[in-house]
Amino acid sequence: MTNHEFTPVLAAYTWPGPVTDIRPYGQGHINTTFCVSCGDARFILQKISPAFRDPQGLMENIAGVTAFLKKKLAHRGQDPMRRTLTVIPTGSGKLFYTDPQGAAWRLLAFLEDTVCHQVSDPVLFEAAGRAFGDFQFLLQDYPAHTLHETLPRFHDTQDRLRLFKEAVAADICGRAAMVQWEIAFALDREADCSVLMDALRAGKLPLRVTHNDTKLNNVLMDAATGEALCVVDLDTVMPGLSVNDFGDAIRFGATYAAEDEPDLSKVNFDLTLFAAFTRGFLAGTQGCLTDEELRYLSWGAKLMTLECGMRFLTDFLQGDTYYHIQDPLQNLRRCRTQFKLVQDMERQFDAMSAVIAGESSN
Ligand code: ADP
Ligand code: GN1
Ligand code: MG
Repeated sequence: MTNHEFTPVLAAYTWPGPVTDIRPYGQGHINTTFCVSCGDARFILQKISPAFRDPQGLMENIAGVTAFLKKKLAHRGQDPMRRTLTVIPTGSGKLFYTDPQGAAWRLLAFLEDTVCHQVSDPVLFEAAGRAFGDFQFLLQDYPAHTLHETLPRFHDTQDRLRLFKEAVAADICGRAAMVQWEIAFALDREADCSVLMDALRAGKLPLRVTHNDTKLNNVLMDAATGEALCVVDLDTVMPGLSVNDFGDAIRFGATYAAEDEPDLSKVNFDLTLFAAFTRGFLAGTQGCLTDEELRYLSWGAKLMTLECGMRFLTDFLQGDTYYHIQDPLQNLRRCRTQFKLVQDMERQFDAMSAVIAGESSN
C-alpha cells in the first residue's frame, strides 16, 4: 500500500501526534497487519480479512470478550492492559472504520516489550499452553449466546472435508494432478473427520467459549520474564471445543520445524514438546475440563492437524485466495508439513494419550 492509500484510515482515528512510520508487521496469514508509529508511541493497525463477512459482529465479540477478561484479570490483581487486547475506537467512537473500498480496519494498543515466536521450544511452548488454558478457564462463564459466529462451521472437520472434495472436483487451477498423494491422504481419513463432531452431538463434549486459532504466534510473551502474557488474534472466539484449542496449538508447536518447511525430514512430531504444552495447558485450565475432554485431547491434536492440512490444500487448489502466501507453492508446503505430522501422531497416538493421562493425574 502507498502512504496515500492510508490517508482515509489514518484520518478516521485520533493520534497522539503526527504519524511518523507505517510498516507491515507480524506473520499472520489472514489479516493485513501494520505497525503505526507516532514518535515513540506504537499501534497495531489491521485491515480485517474480507473472509470475515460481518466485521461489526466480529468487533462486538472482541469488545465483549476483552471487557470481560479485563474485569477478571483486574480482580486477580493482574494488569488488564498487558494481558488482553485493547481496541482503540475511531474518532467517532466506532469499533472499526470502513474505508471507501468497503474494507474494515481496526486499531489496537501495541503490547510493548513482548516477543512473538514463530518456532517452538519446550519452555515457551509450556508457557503458551498455560496462557491458552487460562484463556479457556477465564471464559468458562462468558455468555456464549452473545457471540456472533464469525466464520460458520470453522472447525467442523467433516464440512472442511466436503469443501476440500468440492475444490478437488472443480480443480479450477488445474493443480489436482500434482497433488494426488495429498488428496488420497485426506480421503483415506474420511471416517476420522467426524469423530469430534459426533462426540459433540452425542453430548460427550461440551460446547465452550474457545479461541479457535491457538497458534504459538497468537500469544505474546513478556520479553523480560518469558511469561506468556497476552493471547491475541481474537477474531475466531466462538463457541467451540476445548480439544480443538489444544489440538490447534499442538499442530503448530509440537515440532521444531516451520509450518512451511520444505524438507519433510525435518518435520517431526516431538513428544517432549507435546508434553510441555499439555502440562501448561492443563495447569492453565485449573481442572475445568471434563474427563471426556481429557480423553479426546489426542483426537483434537490429530484432527486439527489434518483439518489444517486440508484447508491449506483446498486453498492451493482454489488459487490461494484465503491465506496470505509468499510464493505459489507455500500452501502446498504447509499442507505437506501438516500431513507429515498427522502420520507421526498416528504412530504415536497411544504415547500421546499416555502423556495426557500422566499430566492430568499430577
Ligand atoms: P492474523 O489474523 O493475520 O494472524 P493477528 O491478529 O494474529 O493477525 O496479528 C498478526 C501478528 O501481529 C501477531 O502474530 C503478533 O505478532 C502481532 N500483534 C497482533 N496484535 C498485537 C498487539 N496488540 N501488540 C503487538 N503485536 C501484536
Ligand atoms: C490462520 O490468522 P492466523 O495466521 O493466526 C487461520 C487458522 C489456521 C492458521 C494456519 C481465521 O491463523 O485457522 O490454523 O492460519 N486463521 C483463520 O497457520 O482462518
Ligand atoms: Mg494470528
